[in-house]
Amino acid sequence: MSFTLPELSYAKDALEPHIDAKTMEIHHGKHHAGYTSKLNNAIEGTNLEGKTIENILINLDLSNKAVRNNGGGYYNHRLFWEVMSPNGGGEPTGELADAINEAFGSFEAFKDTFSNAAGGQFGSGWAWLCVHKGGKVEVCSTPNQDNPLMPSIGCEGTPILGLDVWEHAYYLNYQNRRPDYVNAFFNVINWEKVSALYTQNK
Ligand code: MN3
Repeated sequence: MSFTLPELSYAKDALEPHIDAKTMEIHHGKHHAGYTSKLNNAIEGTNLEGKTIENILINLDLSNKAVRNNGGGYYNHRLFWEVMSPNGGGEPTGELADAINEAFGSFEAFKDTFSNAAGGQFGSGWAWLCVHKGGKVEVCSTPNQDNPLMPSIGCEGTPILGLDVWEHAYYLNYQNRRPDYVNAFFNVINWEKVSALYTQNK
């Protein structure tokens, strides 16, 4: 069985004005589709065929660049689409809010930490909010299509929120203004989904 490009649960223009339809169309239909087909090519006929993407990434041989880049790209974008919603924004509630307050002091302090991770990732990469077993949350960033599930990546736990800071994610609408894109992302975060991921993975 091979991996398939997941459908979006909202229209490509549904996240406007924060993320524009053209960016969504290219990002999902070209970039994510490309990672998906290249991942399938990379695992075809190997012992990785038939495994879940989580299993592949957790046990990844980092020197396997094709699986590292395309498996990461497949997983990271799948999460990215899921943690956004046209009805998003605001702040989390419940036990995720408690965990964020405990780790960062306040939601605003979390937002600053996450925005700094996203803004400070040199070149292409991702900013993450991760949960550790036991419920502690942490912010970190990774280069390229790496992610916290991969071994010894310097960023641990299970990602429950991810922000793509590759230029392909924002350049059409924001050009070089990555901080504006990061700020706009907070208007579309699907905190219900992030909270569900927190509960499932804590
Ligand atoms: Mn991308």
